Amino acid sequence: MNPPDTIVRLRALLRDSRRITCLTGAGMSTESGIPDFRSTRGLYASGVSEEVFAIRAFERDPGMFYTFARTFLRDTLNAQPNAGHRALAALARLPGKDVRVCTQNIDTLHQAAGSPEVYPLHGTLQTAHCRVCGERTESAALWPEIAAGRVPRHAGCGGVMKPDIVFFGEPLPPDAWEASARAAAAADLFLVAGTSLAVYPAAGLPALRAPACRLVILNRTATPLDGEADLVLHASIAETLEQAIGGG
Ligand code: CNA
Repeated sequence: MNPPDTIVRLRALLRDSRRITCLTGAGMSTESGIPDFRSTRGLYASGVSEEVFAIRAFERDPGMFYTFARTFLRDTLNAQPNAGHRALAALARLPGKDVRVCTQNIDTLHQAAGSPEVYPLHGTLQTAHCRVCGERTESAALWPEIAAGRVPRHAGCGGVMKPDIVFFGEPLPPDAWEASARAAAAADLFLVAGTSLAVYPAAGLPALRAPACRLVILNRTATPLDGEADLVLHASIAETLEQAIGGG
């Protein structure tokens, strides 16, 4: 729960800002039923190893990723935007607002909610490509193989299919990174929502903001940037953004 004055302050900051850049993380989508990494009920606490998301491990044993993906892919492909995603999309529709969403999420829920400018820093789980011939397909088409406990392979060349997400050890997509860096530098309000700020380079984006840019942190647990923020809200993203913006 937010003390009422923090919602008033958040509303005022949003009202007085024109260029609003957001950095969102997995906490944005926990209220859509997708677990995050580092919460007490997140994937790491439930025994999923960081190795599952390491490109070296995927190259060695893609089966390890696909065993995990049987539930994660199903949950993610079935998830719907929550009030937080809808509020950010509504904010972008307000006259005079230029809202950019730099997201570490791979679930495309910001896009589904209607946010017009979304930069997916870690790619998307919606599509996959063949590691040998490069052909791309919808991940949903791979679901029967994954659900049956097999590693999905390209029907023609037999290459292993890899989701279009950025694994640990892979570079970020340059277009999403460059657009995010530009948006961070141009912002007059930088909103961090639902990220522990533990994964670089995405976690370095707030540091690219201009000196006069205000910083708001909206995250259930403390982050390394709380001390330099103009406003910190340790609360539910969906509830807070719905209260502050509406749109839900
Ligand atoms: P993280 O390290 O798990 O941090 C999430 C943060 O969100 C934590 O600090 C939580 O306290 C906070 N949080 C969780 N739920 C809420 C909520 N409802 N309201 C407010 N705060 C909340 O995740 P990061 O995004 O920082 O780590 C980056 C990784 C996670 C990226 O590589 C992502 O691709 C990856 N990831 C993405 C998804 C997704 O797309 N939905 C899911 C799981 C992991």
